[in-house]
Parts: sequence; structure tokens; C-alpha cells
Amino acid sequence: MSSEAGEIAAGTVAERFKELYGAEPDGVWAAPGRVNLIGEHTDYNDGFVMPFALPHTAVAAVSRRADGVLRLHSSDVEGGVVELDVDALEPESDRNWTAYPAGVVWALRAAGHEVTGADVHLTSTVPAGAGLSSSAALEVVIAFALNDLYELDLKGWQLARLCQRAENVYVGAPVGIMDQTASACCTAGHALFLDTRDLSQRQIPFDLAAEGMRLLVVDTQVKHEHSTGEYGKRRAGCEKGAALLGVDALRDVPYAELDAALARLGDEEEVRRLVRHVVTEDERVERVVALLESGETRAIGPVLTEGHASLRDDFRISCPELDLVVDTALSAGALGARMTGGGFGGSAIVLADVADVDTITKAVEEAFAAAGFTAPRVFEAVPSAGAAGGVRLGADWSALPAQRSRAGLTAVQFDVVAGDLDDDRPEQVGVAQLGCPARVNGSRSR
Ligand code: GAF
Repeated sequence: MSSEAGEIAAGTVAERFKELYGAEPDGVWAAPGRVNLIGEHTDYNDGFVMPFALPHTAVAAVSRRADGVLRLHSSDVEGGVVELDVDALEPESDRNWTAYPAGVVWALRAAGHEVTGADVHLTSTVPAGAGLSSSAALEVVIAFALNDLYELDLKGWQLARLCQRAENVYVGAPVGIMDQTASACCTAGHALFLDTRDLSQRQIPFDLAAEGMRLLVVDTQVKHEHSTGEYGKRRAGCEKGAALLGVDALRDVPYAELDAALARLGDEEEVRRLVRHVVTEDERVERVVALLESGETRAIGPVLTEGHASLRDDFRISCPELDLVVDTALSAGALGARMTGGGFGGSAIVLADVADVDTITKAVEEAFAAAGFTAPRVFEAVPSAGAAGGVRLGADWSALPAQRSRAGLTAVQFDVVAGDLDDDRPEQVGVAQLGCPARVNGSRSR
């Protein structure tokens, strides 16, 4: 099993920037990928999610420009520097990796922020197409860099909203808000309990190592793509369900009233399955939060496995490779397992006692070989920090991981209740005053 996140030295990225552009960058920023512990396909239904950041990051060396030119380079893809005119950025005009950083520039400018160009050199250790938010990491690292360089003073959750807009409108992928918020707002050692309706957040301590457990990520190597049809079809089906039930979003269907809601959907069998997944998944997130907060960490295993069955049978977005990981891991002694992320390939997560990790890893690798599947990549997921950076010229580049951008959330003793993108200051409420956001917001009952 690999435990390497492939750490990137900020100095190396800065040196490459200098080779490309002939000057030192103004700074170096980093933003992580994520795994989602529970709460899948709930974010575009205004529901609950619970991701945590991976140690794998996108790292960008960036300098500000005043002449309207955006130059982009990645060491991860073939080809040289791509030069764009910020005034000419057009939604859905670009089908390459450059659409993600360019989309962020477009979204900032469309929101009225005067961003007049940048030189960018990027590299990332977040596996692409593995359901681990490599795209969101690219967006968020650029958003954090431009936020600092242009002194925009936007908070992490506001930058996440702008990155989502970049992906929805500029890239053309109808994704929710989970991945960008995870990359911007997660903190080390915690999972982020996020209410995607208003971006209320609670950092839930999640230290499996202290309890003799591990969370493995199994990248099936089956690539997925959200701008293609199936993700959008599920989203449209959920919206149809909400409309038929007369609610703003499926989050508004109380778990206790699920059976009655399903009965009202009559012969809309497909919509019924989608609704059942979303409503039960929101309830699973709440159950996992309650179990973690009462110290019953091992008991989250079966809830994760229930979530997989719901994604496989009701939401129908699993695939043979993901099902094989889950079934094999459970037979080899895992406490729980499920696919994570958007589905149709990508990665699964496996919760296991540390003593069983090697047996489970071997069993999964052997099962893949026996089925004739490409060998999976297995690594341990350690809850890591969200986006960081802003190392300045002349600074010690090696200090990057310890520094936080001003947009990073640093006050983990607070729960943050965010507001609209235009709000200046999200309300901060002492943790003692807050229960579950579901109760605080008073819009959900069980
Ligand atoms: C993808 C999307 F980008 C997220 O917004 C979310 O919907 C997820 O799939 C499924 O939970 O990662």
C-alpha cells in the first residue's frame, strides 16, 4: 500500500516558474483534493456532506499582471505555456485543463473583481479522474492565489462558491459545492460537516489513528467525467423529484416522512429511487456525525456500507470495480466500505482496523487481478489541511505547509455559518451555542 501523497516542494515549483517566465513568482499556494466520508449526491439537493482534505495537493506559483494577459502552464500535461486574454474568456469555449484556472479568473471578474491577469505555473499530486477532486483543487489554488495577490479579502467559503460557478458556467459541469468547500475550508485532523444549503460548517475531530483504525482509499483507475451526461441526469431527476413533491430541494423532505413522499410519487419509479437515496443519505450523514461526536467511531462502518448499497441500487452510479472493492474489503474484515465522490468509476473508501489493513489490501489487489481489472492504487487517507499559501518573494519556500492564507479558516473553535456570496462577514457562533446545523437552521426534522 502506498502512503505517499507525493509532496511537492514549493521551491521546486517556484524555480520552474522562474525558468518559464524569467522572474520569481509573487507567491506559492496549495489546495488539496478530498475524500467524502459520507453524504454523496446530496450537495446539489441542499443537503449534508462530510468530506475531509487529503494530503495530495495542487500547488501553484503565481504572479500578478496588469496587462490583461493570463499565462498558464502545468507540469502535469504535455504542451507549453497557454496565453489567454482575460477580456476574451468565454464560458464553455475551452475543453482542456486550462478551463479550470481560466474559469476562476472569469468567475472573479464576472463577480466584479478587477483581476487584470496572472502568470501561473501549476503541478498537482491529486490523482486526476479518481473521484478525489483534482479539478476543485486546481480551481481553489488559483482562487486563493488571486484572492491574496489582488487583496480581494474573500473568505474560503466565498472563494469556494466562485470556484463552483467557474465549474458550472465556464467549464460546463453541473457539480455541487462540496469539493470546492472541502478544498478551501477543511482542517487537519477533522472531517467537515457541511450544510450545503447555507454553507454552515462544523469541524468534526476525525483521528482514526488514535483509535487503531485506518481509512483506505482504493482508486479503481476507472476514470470518470462530470461534464458528461449521467451526473447531470441524476441531478435533473432529483430536481424533478423536488418539484413533484412541492419542495425547494430534496433536503426539505423529512426522513420521517419519506414513505409518504415516495407514495406520492406514484409510478415515477426512477425519481422514487433518486429521492430515496438523497433523503436516506442525509440521514446517514447525521447518524455519522452523532456517532463520531459520541466517540462510537467503529459504528460508522455499517453506515458507510449502507450508503454504498443506496448509491449502487437506488442512485445507480456504482460500477463493477467499485462493487468489487466494497464486497472484497468487507469479506476480508473491513468495518465498512463505500464508493466516494461522483461515481461511475473513481475511488472507494474502506474503514478498517489497523491489523486488517494488509490483508484487505492484498485481497482487493488479488480480486482485481482475478477479474482482469487494472491494478487498483491503494493508499491511506489522513485528514489534512485545506488550502494554504501566500509564501512571498524572499521567504523560506519550505515554510509553505505551515502557512495559511488569510482566506483559510483558522478558528476551529468556532462553527461558521456562512451567508450569501455578497455578505461581508459570515456570522461566527461559539461552539457551545450550536448543535447540529439541521437543528440550528430549523429546516429539517427526523
Ligand atoms: C462530484 C461533485 F463535484 C460534487 O459536487 C458532488 O456532487 C459529488 O460528485 C457527489 O457527492 O464530486
